[in-house]
Amino acid sequence: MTRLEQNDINEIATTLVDYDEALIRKTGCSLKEIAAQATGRRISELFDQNPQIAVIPMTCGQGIIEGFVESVASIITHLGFKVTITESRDTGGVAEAVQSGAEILFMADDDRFVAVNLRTGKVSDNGDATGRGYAVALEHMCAGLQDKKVLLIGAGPVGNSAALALAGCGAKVSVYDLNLSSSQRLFRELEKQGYTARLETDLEAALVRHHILLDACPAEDVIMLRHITTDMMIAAPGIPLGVQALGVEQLSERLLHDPLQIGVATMILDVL
Ligand code: 2YC
Repeated sequence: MTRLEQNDINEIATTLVDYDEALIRKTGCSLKEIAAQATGRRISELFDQNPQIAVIPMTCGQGIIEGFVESVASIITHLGFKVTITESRDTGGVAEAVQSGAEILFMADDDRFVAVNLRTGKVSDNGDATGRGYAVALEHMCAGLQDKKVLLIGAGPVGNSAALALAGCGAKVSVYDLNLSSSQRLFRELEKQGYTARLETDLEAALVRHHILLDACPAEDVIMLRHITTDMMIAAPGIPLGVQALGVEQLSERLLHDPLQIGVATMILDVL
C-alpha cells in the first residue's frame, strides 16, 4: 500500500474548486456527482443529511502525515458537510469524537484508511471506494464503457474494486499485475461473477492493444509517451502516477489522477 507524502497532498485544500472544475471538464460530472454514482446515492437525498463528522489523526506505525487530516477534512467540507479534526490523536481522538456527538469518523493507520458510521455500523475502505469512484469517472470520460476494452493495471485493493465496477458498466476488462497470481485471482473473480475478462501477462503488448486504461498500480513510468495514442483515456488512482511526465502533457484532459479527492468523496457518501 502506498503511503502518501506531504508533497502529494499539500495543495489539495487550496485547489479543490479548480480541481472540481477540471473534473467537470474531463468527465462532465462534479466530485459529488461522481461519488453519488459510485455509491448509488441520489444527490437530492443528500441535502438534508447533516451528520457530525470527525477526522482523527493517528500516530501509529509511521505516524502522522503532515496535512493528511486537513486534506481529508477539506474534501468533506468541499462536498458541503460539517467536519471537525479532533484535538487529540489515536484513542483519545476517538473518545473526543464520540463524546462530541460525531456520527461518522475518518481515520487512517499505515494499512487502512476508513470511514465508519457509528449509528449504522457502515464502514467504507479507501481502497474499495477509490476503485469504484475512478471506474465511474472513467466511464464518463469515455461516454460509456459498454463492450469497450479496458486495461486494468494493478490488482490490489483499488484495482480489484475498479475492475468489478468497470465490468459492471459493461466493459471488457483485461487484467494485468506484476504478480501473476494477483491478476489470476482477479481474473477468476470476474469470471465467477459472470463477466468476460482477459488475463494479460505482457504489459507492453497490453498497452499497445488497449486505449482505455485504469492504472491502479503504485509505480512510476509504467505508461510511457510511446504508448499514448490520440484517443487514449487514462484514469490513474495509483500513487505515484504511473504515466511518464511527457505523457501527462500529451494526455492533458484525457488523464484523471488525484491522491485523495475521489476516494474520500466516495467514502463519505458510502457511509452517510
Ligand atoms: O496523519 C495520519 O493520521 C496518518 N496516520 C495517515 C496515514 C495514511 C497512510 N495511508 C496512505 O497514505 C494511503 C493513502 C493513499 C490513502 C490510503 N492509504
